[in-house]
Formats: sequence, structure tokens, C-alpha cells
Amino acid sequence: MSRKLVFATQNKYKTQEVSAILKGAYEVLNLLDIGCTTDIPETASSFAGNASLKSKYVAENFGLDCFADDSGLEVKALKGEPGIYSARYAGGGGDQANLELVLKKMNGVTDRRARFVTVISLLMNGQEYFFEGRVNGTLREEPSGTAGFGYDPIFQPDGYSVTFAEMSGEEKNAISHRGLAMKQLIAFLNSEII
Ligand code: ITT
Repeated sequence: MSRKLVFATQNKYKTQEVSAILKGAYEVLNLLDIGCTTDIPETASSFAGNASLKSKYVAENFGLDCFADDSGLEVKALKGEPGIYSARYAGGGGDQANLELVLKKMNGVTDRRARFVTVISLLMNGQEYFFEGRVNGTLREEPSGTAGFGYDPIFQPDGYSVTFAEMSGEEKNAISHRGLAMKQLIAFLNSEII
């Protein structure tokens, strides 16, 4: 039987991605699965700080080892925006509104370099560990593709001619920020003997 691991997220797409990556080795439970309906405040000023707030909330309130990620898109010409504000860049209008705001701000801008970043905080046996993944790419001028979520339809990873939203889940996970951070988490978990 596979071991259970709590992933402190309310984002169902992130749960699906991470479940697919950990398939076979771990059964992933998200916040709803453990009965946590609180919208955990993400008030820190860095990805690591926000990931930490989420994992600590679960450890303190549910007594469970868990991990959380904070992720986002950093656009060079926008001085790193939307960054930690990626999920609420347009103020609450959701993924489509966020994506449209980035496209609007990037209208006519020729330097379209951007990267996705994920930082994972793992709280295990009272100790905290961090893992980070990044993927560089460029922003399209128009959305393309329907897979994935968030900014996927406008992000084209370097070395590819398609956006994340035009890739299968497996292709995206193999090169994505979250996939890379998760690989480090898995290697760490596999190296733990107890
Ligand atoms: P939780 O905090 O509940 O985990 P969330 O959606 O708020 O879910 P984040 O705080 O990590 O997740 O915010 C990340 C936002 O960045 C997310 O809502 C997307 O807009 C964007 N994002 C992160 N990873 C992405 C990915 O793989 N593809 C596209 N957009 C992504």
C-alpha cells in the first residue's frame, strides 16, 4: 500500500499534477481530503515564506506531516511580476483575468522572457526542508492551448515551440518548475529511512 502524504493546496490542478508525479509511491491527500476548508493566508513576501505558511498551518492544526508549494510566474520586463501575486494579479478575477492582465502589460514589449518558479516546504518530524524548481521561457502574444491552468496558455518553455497548455500533463511535468521541485522532494523522501 502506498504511503499517504498531505499536499497543502486548494488548487485541484496542482493536486492532479502532483498526484500524477507521485503515483505509485505516495497517495496524495489535499486540504479538502483532510477536512481543511480554511483559505490559509499567504502573507509572506517570498515563495518560500508562503509555502512555509501553508505547510505549518497543516502541521500545527492537524498534526500531520505535509508539504506545500508556492509558485508563480516572473516576467523580466515587469520586474518579476506577477511573482508571489500570480494567483491574484488581477484582483480576484481568476486565471483568465490574470493572464489577460499580463498580456495587456506586455503589449508591444519585445523582451518577453519569463520563468515559472516553485518552492516546496516540507514539514516532516518537526523539521522543515525546502526544494525549488524553475523553468525559463518566453511569453506568447496570444494564448494557445487548453491543457493545464493559470498562465500555461501564454508560456512557451525554452527549447520548445508549443506552450505548456499545448503539452500533455506528462510532457509538462517532465520539465516544469513544479515537476523539477517535486523530483527533489521525491529524491529526499526516498533517501529517508524512517
Ligand atoms: P494553493 O495556494 O491552494 O496551493 P494557488 O492556485 O493559490 O493554490 P499558488 O499560490 O502557488 O497556488 O499560486 C500560483 C498561481 O501561479 C496559480 O494560481 C497560477 O495562476 C500560477 N501558476 C503556478 N503554477 C503554474 C503552472 O504550472 N502553470 C500555470 N500557472 C501556474
